[in-house]
Amino acid sequence: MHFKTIIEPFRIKTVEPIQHTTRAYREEALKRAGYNLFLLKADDVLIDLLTDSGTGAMSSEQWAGMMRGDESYAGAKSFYRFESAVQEITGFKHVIPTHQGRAAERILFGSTLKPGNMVLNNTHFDTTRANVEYRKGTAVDIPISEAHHPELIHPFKGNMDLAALERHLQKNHDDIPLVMITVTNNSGGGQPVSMANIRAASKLCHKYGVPFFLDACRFAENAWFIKTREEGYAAKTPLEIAQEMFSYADGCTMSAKKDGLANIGGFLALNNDEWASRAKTMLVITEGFPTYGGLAGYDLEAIAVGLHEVLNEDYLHYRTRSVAYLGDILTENGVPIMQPPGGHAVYLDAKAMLPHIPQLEYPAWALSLALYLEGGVRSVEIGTVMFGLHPDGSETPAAMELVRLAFPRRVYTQSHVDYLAEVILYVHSLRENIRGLKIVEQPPALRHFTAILAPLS
Ligand code: P71
Repeated sequence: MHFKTIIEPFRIKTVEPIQHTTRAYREEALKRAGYNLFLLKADDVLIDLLTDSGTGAMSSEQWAGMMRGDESYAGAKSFYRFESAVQEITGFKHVIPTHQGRAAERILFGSTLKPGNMVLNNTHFDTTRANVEYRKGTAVDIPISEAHHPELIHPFKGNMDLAALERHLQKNHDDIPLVMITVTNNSGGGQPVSMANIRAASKLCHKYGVPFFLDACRFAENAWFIKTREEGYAAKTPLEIAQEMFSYADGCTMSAKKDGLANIGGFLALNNDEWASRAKTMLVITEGFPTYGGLAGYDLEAIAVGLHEVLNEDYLHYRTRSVAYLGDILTENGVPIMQPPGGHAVYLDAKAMLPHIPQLEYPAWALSLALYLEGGVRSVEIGTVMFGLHPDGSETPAAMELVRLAFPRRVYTQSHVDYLAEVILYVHSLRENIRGLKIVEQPPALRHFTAILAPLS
């Protein structure tokens, strides 16, 4: 008998209470937080979908691995277990641990980018863009055109526009130190990139002598979408698919807080000896010795086990299905979302839901506040607050106004998702009453983390 219910492929050994609050309490909490969900106390949140980064639950094997952690300063056993786990999947020669993904980005761009250089990406995530711009480079996004239309269904909406890639390479290859593809494309809706697109992008880059990198945060989810959506991959294992993805790249940056199933950690992995040696020099100055790179031995163990578990088919099936389950309920009830639902998150389309709020009054931010106020749910805006402010201080509307509901890995059950669907449908029914905001105070970069806002009356 083939049963159709997809269950959480784990049982629960430790529980962490979450608490209900009243709407009046949350109204006050929002005021105290300057209308910025990043500034809330996590205790005041019922269901926390701010991010899937570092928020997952570790397995009993990972906890057991942590007890095995070798805390030797240099040459720890834990480093070698970590290194071989990364090498089995990626095949890269040099594996450089970092405390998280953005540290790998800083070290990569810090050792390869010159002022005035350009980096191409399907879509830079905010930290990646910030690291390029901080080195006085230009971060250019070249996703396929379908990526900008939330309602369009495309199996690999994370793909890079190969014609645009070739145009840029032809014109500027001397000023492009590397090209990156982000899998899955987080800012573009958690959408996957096809193997064909990765292969073709790699070939173009190499034709012009430009190194090709993956931002591999969600490589396992991407591998699963290739398995289930791309011809010729159904019979391959997620590991084999991941290995092929990495085989086209010269290196990758990775936040192990996502598909490393760990609460902290990351790495830079690459083949080029000279780049690796420059990166290790920077690593020693800012992160730590090359066999721990800002992590404890036990963190390296948790990542080594996590990288293995994340490629489990039951896990990946459950993972993508639980996100699609929410997406399906919302779609059936007329809530506009980025289609199809991504690997790690459902993205609400605030531009479509709140056409009465101009983009410079931050509709997606306003929607994320409403979800918290009404249901205690924390999400994150991926819109004009996150992407609208430029290094020269100017502000323009972002390409899309999305509210991301990111699912921590192995944390919430289907009944949590049912509750979530109810909250979203309720807020959708109140949408005409939602008002925009203005920014009262902001830092010059990555303003969404700390900006203070005020509702417009
Ligand atoms: C995510 C994050 C973490 C985050 C960032 C901003 C606001 C809230 C939470 C981090 C990524 C990512 C990609 C594709 C590099 C990083 C940096 N994402 N590339 O999605 O998604 O990794 O956080 O370990 O430094 O919530 P890091």
